[in-house]
Amino acid sequence: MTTDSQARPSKAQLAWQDLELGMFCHFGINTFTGNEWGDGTDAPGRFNPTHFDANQWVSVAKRAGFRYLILTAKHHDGFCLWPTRTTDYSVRSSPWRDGQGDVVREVSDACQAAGIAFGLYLSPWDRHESCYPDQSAYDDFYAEQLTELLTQYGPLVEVWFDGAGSEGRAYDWERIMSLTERYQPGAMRFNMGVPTIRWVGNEDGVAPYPCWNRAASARTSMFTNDMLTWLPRTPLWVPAECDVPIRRTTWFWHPEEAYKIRPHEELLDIYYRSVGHGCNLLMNLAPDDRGLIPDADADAAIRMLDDVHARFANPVAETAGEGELLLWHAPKPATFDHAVLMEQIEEGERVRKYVLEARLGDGAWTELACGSAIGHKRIDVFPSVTADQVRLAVRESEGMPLIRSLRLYNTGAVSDAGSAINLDGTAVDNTNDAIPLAGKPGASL
Ligand code: FUL
Repeated sequence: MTTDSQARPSKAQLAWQDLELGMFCHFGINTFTGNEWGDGTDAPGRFNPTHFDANQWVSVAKRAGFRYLILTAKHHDGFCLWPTRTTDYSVRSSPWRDGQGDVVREVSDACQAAGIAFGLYLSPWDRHESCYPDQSAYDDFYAEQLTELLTQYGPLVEVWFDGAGSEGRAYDWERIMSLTERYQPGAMRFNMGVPTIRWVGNEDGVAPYPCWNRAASARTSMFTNDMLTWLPRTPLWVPAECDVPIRRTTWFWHPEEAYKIRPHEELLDIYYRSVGHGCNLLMNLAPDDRGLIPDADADAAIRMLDDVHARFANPVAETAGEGELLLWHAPKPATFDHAVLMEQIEEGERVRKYVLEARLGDGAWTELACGSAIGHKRIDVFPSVTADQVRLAVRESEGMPLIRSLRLYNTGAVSDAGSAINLDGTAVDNTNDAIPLAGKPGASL
């Protein structure tokens, strides 16, 4: 039996964790009907994105700084965005491109051309398919759909298995997992079957702190508190992904709802509490009924990540190393207000408790921040200081602490009280206890 301290990420998990930022695109028949959860009866004739341009989606992703894109190939309504052999309920029966189009192909090609990793969402729950009530027939149907997607659209970074609507329903996860492993061994498997990444447990885009990479269980659905217990083959290392729609409450595009786009300060707060807590952030930008990401959504995402980039592009100091004490000694004093810590997680997450301190002009040491998990990343925020030495003291760890990097930044965006601030001067809520959770590694969400 593997113990917590031996848990290590696979190479594919490591690469995925380094991506940090993903863009989710919910697009389908709902885009044309105003539904969030179509019941599977909407006529395929309604799907007609007359100005569809996958390159526009991908250029928004690229410009903003997202590194992967996940498309809903089939949502709960069952309508397929690729010309599947399994059902007529697809783009093939729509007027779009005279039934000759393939959304999945175009988005996949655009991502590949732009160097953005591509992933797919395939809803297990299918409200259209008549064989759905027959478990074994639907297992075959789903396996065939999945095989088409896994084999025809190049390398996938992630396959998103959504638990919504499937409460109490069993699927053939052995088969689903083995198909995924066979055809896309590098793809992350999201939250069901034998997952390699887990859902953070809410749709607000925020992780608790600490959010350990090791976990024994995770929530699978918004609609039940039942926990998924990992199957024996599930690795202990299952990093969390934080998904959130940029428009409050809706994943698909709806007319007249641009007012729901989250304000800049909320988007920044989401960044601090997802990536800043060591998780990946998957933010949904829904293309509209023209087949384009609306300017307002694109602008909000770009502004958010431009601000992040401005804060974290140029460290004033940087160091790395191993051991319980990591010291940065400056040739001349530097001023800074953020620290970004990363562990060398290929060797596991070892830190359990740390303190970050700075030596000020008078030679006295002052505590800047303290915490438990560092893992892939931890962003600490504190009132601006000018110091000639900084030390990271690891007070508790499992094995020798290995620090991939300690970077200090002078963002100029911190209030006197020590919170990160937005461009408009309001405070970013970076508190550790936003979602109260057990702080032990491996604790259930
Ligand atoms: C949920 C779904 O029910 C929503 O429609 C959306 O797809 C979200 C990402 O996951 O569980």
